[in-house]
Amino acid sequence: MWRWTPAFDGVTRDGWAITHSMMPSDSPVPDDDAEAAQAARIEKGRLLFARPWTFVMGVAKPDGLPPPEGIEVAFAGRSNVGKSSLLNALVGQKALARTSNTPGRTREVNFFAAGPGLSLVDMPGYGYARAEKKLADSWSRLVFAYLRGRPNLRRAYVLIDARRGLMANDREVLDLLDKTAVSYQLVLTKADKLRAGEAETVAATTAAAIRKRPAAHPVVLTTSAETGAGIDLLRAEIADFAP
Ligand SMILES: Nc1nc2c(ncn2[C@@H]2O[C@H](COP(=O)(O)OP(=O)(O)OP(=O)(O)O)[C@@H](O)[C@H]2O)c(=O)[nH]1
Ligand SMILES: [Mg+2]
Repeated sequence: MWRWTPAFDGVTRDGWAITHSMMPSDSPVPDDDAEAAQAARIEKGRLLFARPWTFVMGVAKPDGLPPPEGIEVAFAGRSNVGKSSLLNALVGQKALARTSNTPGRTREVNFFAAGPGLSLVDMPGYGYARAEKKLADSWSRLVFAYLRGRPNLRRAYVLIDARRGLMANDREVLDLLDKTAVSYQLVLTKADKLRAGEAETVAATTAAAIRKRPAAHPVVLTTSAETGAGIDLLRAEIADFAP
């Protein structure tokens, strides 16, 4: 039974094939079953993230990346969008990944795990205008090298500040992911900063803007690391990839 709408008709780089014929609209599921299946997914997500997640390693240069083992799920996005905070909210720890008010906090590609098989990857941000140019370039190179060439990257979550929506440098990253057939999903962050209902409007506008992008998941998630909104759903999505 398929409970989420797949990103596109096609095959991702790792051979993950999915077609729209698998979409729920083509295989109607009674409501009770659908609710039970969703509750089971959320519970699986909760259990996955109740494990003791720890920091494994940080990598500053593309040639320092570890061999691609197990499945990786990465968090990318503009500087200060809330990547590290979202990771902390997922694992239920305040300071596993370092966060800061000042953009440019995360300077390495950081790997986290709770046993073999699945790693969460927190990345430096892009688009930090005030960073020294050489530094900003080296972060961008690292992020792009990782996103472009990681055979075990199962899903990239591209985080978008709910107050700002998609910006030009986000589109560059989406272009790269589409071109290299990396399955990705957009996640709005800091939804608590908007009035009730506003984040849903931004999510709908953003979903419409990426509708034709081949590797994009059609659903845009809405989250707040501050209130925990949307975190259980994101945990469930990630648990779908867990070996
Ligand atoms: N209100 C609110 N603030 C948030 C949320 N998520 C993150 N923040 C704040 O946003 C700032 C940046 O958060 P980080 O998690 O460090 O952002 P990042 O994307 O990892 O930043 P870089 O590593 O510098 O690229 C911090 O001051 C966080 O407390 C959220 O959901 N709501
Ligand atoms: Mg960070």
